Amino acid sequence: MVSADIPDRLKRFEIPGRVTLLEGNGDLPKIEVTTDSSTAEIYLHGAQVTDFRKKDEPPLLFTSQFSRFGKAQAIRGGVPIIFPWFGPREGEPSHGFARLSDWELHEATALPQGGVTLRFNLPEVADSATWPPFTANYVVRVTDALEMELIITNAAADEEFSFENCLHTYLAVGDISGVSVSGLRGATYLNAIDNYAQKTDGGDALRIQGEVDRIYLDTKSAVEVSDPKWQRRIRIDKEGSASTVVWNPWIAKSQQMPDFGNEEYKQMLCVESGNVARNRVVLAPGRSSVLKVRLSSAAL
Ligand code: TA6
Repeated sequence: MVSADIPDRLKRFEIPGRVTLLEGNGDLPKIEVTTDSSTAEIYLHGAQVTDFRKKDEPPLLFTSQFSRFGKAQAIRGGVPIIFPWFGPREGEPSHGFARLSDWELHEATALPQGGVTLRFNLPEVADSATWPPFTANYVVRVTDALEMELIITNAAADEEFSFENCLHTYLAVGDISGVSVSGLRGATYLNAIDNYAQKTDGGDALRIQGEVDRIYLDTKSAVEVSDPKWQRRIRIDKEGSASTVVWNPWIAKSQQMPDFGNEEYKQMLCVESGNVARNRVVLAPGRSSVLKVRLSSAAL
C-alpha cells in the first residue's frame, strides 16, 4: 500500500507511530491506527471502520475477502454507517447514502493513555438535497475497545428531521455454530425473513442455526456474544439507540451475495445498534441525536 498518492490535505493528520494515511483497496484512502493495545483501519469511504483488533487477539470485526472497494459501492464488513434510512427504499440504494459517501477527516488526536480519536464529517452530497438541512459527524475512538459516535444535527430553522440510523457492525467469530447472543430476552422483534412479522424473543440466549434477520425494537440493553471457539465474549454497549438488529445470511443468502464468500457466514455475526422502524429518530429544528456504540472483549 503506497502513501505517496495521499494528498497533503490528508497527510497533515498523520501522527508518527499512531496515525498513518495510506491508499487502501480500490485505491481508496484509508487510515491505519496503532495504539498501545490495539490496531484499527478506517476508510474515508463511508467513514467505515474495517478492522479492529486488540494485541494477541483475533480480529473483533469481520470484513469479507470478497468485499468491493469502489466509489459508489458499499464495503462488506466492519462497521457500515446506515443513514438516513435502514433497509430497502424505492429507487434508492439499500441502507442509505452515508456508507456510499466519502467522508472528510477533520481531526486526529493521540490520547494521553495511548489511544487515538478521529473525527469525520459527511460533506454535502447530492443525495442529501431532498432532506432537511443537517450535519453528520462521526467520532471513532480506538483504545483497548472501539468506540463510535454518530452525531446528527437538524440544521433546519423550522422543519423536523425524521430518519433512521444504525451502526451495522460485522463481528468476527471463531465458529458461528457455537455462538450465543444474550441481552435480548423478552424483547419484541420484526422478523425480516417472515415478512417482518412481530414476535417476542422468549429464549435466554439466541443461537444461530439458520438465516437470522431480526430487528429488535424498544431495547436499550447491552448485548453479549459468547464465542467458545475463540474463548471470547464480545460486549456491545450502546447509548441513544432503541433498536438492535441481529443478522447472519447463512447458506443460501451467502451464495446470492456477490461480495460475500459462500462459507463466510461461519465467521461473522452482525449485531447492529441504531434506531429503526418505529424507533426512528424525529429531531426538532436545531437539535442533535447521538448514537454511541462501544465494542469490547474479554476472555470467556
Ligand atoms: O441488517 C440486516 C440487513 O438489513 C439484512 O436484511 C441484509 O440485507 C443486510 O442488512 C445487508 O444489507 P446490504 O444492503 O449490505 O446487502
